[in-house]
Amino acid sequence: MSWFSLVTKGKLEGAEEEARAESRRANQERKAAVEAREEAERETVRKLEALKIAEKQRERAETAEQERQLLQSEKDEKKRRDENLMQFSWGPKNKAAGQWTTQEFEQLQKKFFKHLKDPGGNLIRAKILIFGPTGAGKSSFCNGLRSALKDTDTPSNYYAVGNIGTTLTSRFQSARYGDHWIIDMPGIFESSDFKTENIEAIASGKVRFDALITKTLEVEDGQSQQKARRDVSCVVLVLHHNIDLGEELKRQLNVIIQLGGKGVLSYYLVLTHLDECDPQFKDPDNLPNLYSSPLVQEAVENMADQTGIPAYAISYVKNYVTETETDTKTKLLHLKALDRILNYAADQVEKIIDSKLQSSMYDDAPDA
Ligand SMILES: Nc1nc2c(ncn2[C@@H]2O[C@H](COP(=O)(O)OP(=O)(O)OP(=O)(O)O)[C@@H](O)[C@H]2O)c(=O)[nH]1
Ligand SMILES: [Mg+2]
Repeated sequence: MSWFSLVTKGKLEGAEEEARAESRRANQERKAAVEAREEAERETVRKLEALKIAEKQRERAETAEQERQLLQSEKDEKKRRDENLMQFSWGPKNKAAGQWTTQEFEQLQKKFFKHLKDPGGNLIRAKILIFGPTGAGKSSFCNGLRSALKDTDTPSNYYAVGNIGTTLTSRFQSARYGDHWIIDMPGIFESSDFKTENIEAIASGKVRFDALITKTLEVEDGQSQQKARRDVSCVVLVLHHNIDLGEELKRQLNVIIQLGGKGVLSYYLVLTHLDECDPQFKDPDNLPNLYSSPLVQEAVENMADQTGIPAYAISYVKNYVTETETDTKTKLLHLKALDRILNYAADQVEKIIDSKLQSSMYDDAPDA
């Protein structure tokens, strides 16, 4: 091989070697570029995921904030509503009064059994008639009063109580406590069968409480009505605290309210099922919170609106339903209602005496 050939071969080999090296470099660069691109893509994916996570976190934080704001606004709304309801302010204003103690219970019990005299010096014998819709809790209320007045350890079951759709009490059931009578009545309901004049006759004392009456308060045949008219001193309307009064029930209750307006009788409203109005009162230990419960204020306001009876002539009770023992606070609750009812009854007796006096106002000095 000539020198020239040798040189050419060497050059060629060098060139090939260089070309290979170049190709290797190019390959490496391509690989690096691919890796770099892949890394960049991975980086992009990572960033996107990070963005997604951040977005989710932001959304979660936003939802949490919205929920917090919603809760807060609901809380504020409830607080405003409660404050508004509390302005109705049914109940005694003297917060110190009424510790719901055994002494208070004993005092009221004693007070009930004290003889009351009218201005003429005659003993007041109140007749307290318990009137209202079927199932309102009239008989249960009477049992509560009895348990309290007799201070029994177990709830009284003297007046038949039930939940059977039609009225369970089917005649007058009178019981005497001290000087006074408490008379449980059959329930009325949404029906035109209860005639206004029958309700009037019973409420104004024209029907004797030993008379037999039908379920629609007609006096049974052969039972005469009496003329005397001083028999009922207070009609206690008993209503379930959230009853929606229909036209007929309103008419029947209005018979009593109108007789009250004419001075024939006094009336008082007792709301029942306090334990369903505000569940805290399922526990009698909470009864001292009675006048600070917005739910109770709302119920009293609503029933005062529906019946037109002023809130000061309304009491609220929780009757014994499942309890096997009585307790001082529930007894006191019943006696507090009874104390006010008796005041209304005594006022009524005086009112009737005064109205008789009024008609003889000019007898001693005739006009001309
Ligand atoms: N949760 C609760 N239930 C009560 C209350 N008062 C009465 N009840 C229940 O209501 C139902 C009817 O009670 P009653 O006392 O029989 O009602 P009533 O007004 O005498 O009914 P009639 O004699 O049928 O006109 C019974 O199941 C009682 O246990 C109360 O304050 N709270
Ligand atoms: Mg009854």
